[in-house]
Amino acid sequence: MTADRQDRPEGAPVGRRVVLGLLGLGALGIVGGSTLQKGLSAVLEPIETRDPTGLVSLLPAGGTFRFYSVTGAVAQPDAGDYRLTMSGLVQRSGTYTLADLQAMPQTDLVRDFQCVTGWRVPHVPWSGVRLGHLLDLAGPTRAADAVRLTSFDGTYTESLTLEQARRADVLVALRMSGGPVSHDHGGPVRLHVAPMYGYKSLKWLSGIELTQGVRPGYWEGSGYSVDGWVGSSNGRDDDPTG
Ligand SMILES: Nc1nc2c(c(=O)[nH]1)N[C@H]1C(S)=C(S)[C@@H](COP(=O)(O)O)O[C@H]1N2
Ligand SMILES: [Mo]
Repeated sequence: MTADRQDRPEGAPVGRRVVLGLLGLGALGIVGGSTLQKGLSAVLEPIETRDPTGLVSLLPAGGTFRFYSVTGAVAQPDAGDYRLTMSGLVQRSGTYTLADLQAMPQTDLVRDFQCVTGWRVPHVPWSGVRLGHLLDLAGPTRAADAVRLTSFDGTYTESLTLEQARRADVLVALRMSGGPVSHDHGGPVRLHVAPMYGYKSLKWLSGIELTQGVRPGYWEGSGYSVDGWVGSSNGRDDDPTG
């Protein structure tokens, strides 16, 4: 089983919506024996899944990523057009290009990636700039105690406490699985919050804003835990550090 789909063409659009009715899939999943589920996996294989509800993830698909987006087509900026903005309660707001980020110290990590809906990809290599490094450059003011992340998909948001954001295993990721972060995976720059569930790892990162007080992110408005530590929700994670 391959760990990823980095063999897909660079910059391929995030896939079509899953064409099978979600309700139908749910019903099949419930009645399905392993043969039926295998068949369904095969049917689903060529379809890049977008699964905002997480229902499709109930199907078995061990060890592979699913591509998630809560929006329709997401812009694909040319590498030269990418910008990351630091703003809010900081002494030095600023804007970074991809080249700026690439010129900063890079941190490598290998971690399991786990979606709260149950799928998990073991031993994924990540590389990028520690979020803490960018925070040091910006200099949070005394009032700042949280970070709000925004995406250039225009919709998804996430947040971390400043303490969480400064962890050594929280990256502004530029590389993943041995190559640049692909468009589908949130490239050219995404967040990777290694110790937390996948929903904290915001894709298509465009803004880092220092705030006073954590502002719950996109899914957290629907009940996901703001502190998305792996193992805190479903109890099946025995090896969060991979
Ligand atoms: N902008 C954005 N970031 C996002 C999401 C999303 O829908 N939009 N989904 C989150 C969820 S729930 C997971 S599990 C991971 C999935 O990452 P992947 O699409 O690279 O597999 O991205 C997270 N970051
Ligand atoms: Mo997820």
